[in-house]
Amino acid sequence: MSNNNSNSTTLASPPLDIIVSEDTISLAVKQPLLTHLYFGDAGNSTHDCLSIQTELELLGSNLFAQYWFTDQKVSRAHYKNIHFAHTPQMMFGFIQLDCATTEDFQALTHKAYSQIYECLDNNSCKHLLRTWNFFPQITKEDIYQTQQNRYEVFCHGRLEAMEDSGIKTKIYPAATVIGSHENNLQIYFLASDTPGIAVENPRQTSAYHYPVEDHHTQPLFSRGLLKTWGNRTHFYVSGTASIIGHETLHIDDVCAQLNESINNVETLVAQANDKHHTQLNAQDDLLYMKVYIRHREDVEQINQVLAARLSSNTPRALLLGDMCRDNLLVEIEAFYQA
Ligand code: 3EB
Repeated sequence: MSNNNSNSTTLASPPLDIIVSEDTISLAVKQPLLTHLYFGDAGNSTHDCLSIQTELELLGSNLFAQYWFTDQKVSRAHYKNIHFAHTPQMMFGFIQLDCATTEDFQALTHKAYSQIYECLDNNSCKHLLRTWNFFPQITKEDIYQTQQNRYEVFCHGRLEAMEDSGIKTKIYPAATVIGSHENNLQIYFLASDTPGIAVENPRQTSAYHYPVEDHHTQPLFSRGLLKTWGNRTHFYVSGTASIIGHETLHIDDVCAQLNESINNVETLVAQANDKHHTQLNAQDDLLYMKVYIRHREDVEQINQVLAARLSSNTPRALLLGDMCRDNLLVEIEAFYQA
């Protein structure tokens, strides 16, 4: 596949490249930046672009940053509470809503996702590929819906907003949902003009088919999503935990949970290769891994497992955050590029 844009009528997708930086020296990325995502310190980045700090504490390091860039002019705009950067073929957006403005978290989630779907509908990038979602007190019982926690209420608001939008797609984005210690609902997302390919994990029940007695609303996300950009394939792997079928495994054993989570990610990569003719290598093509950790004192054990399972030069970010089930101690997400 060639990546030339000399013929303006070709439908080839533009490149979308990511550089991961783990120190505070800001990178001299000269190409148009879609976004700068960072964890920990802002560093001394002077890039004029959509810049997003995730409200989770970075453990064992000062900075983990990603620069997402392309080769076409990037425009910036906002729609209601959403700030976004885009080209005709790609969009990165960010919304942050203050949880203190309402006690009705389902309504807040509905508002955020309604704005996201409206924003997509108003632009050429209508396909949601990847979302990241952070909010506080994720497993606390909701005030209005007794016997539902905030994660379940979140799932309900997300589903309702999608239904209200009239979007018919059954290709759900890859997603991460993590509990933060700040009082904001933060959501950022990647969208494109053409859809990605959803990949499910044969070891796990698809989340959108979870039995309803477990979660009052099925979580609408795909385990992984493949997308071609230029002459590269991206594979966005959702937040992945020690869940087999729909049940948590290895209660109270953070190392076993992490190993099982990595097994799940590797199975998903094998599934993509089997079903969609990709040739991803589960170690060598891993651009980075994020590891969300419930208890900071588990960091040392987690680092030992990562040392055994990942290539030594693979960037990794360890972030303090809560999982959507109380019995999960760790969750990972992965980004593959080949
Ligand atoms: C799980 O497998 C763990 O609701 O969008 C992971 C990734 C999880 C995304 C979501 C939830 C979501 O069910 C939780």
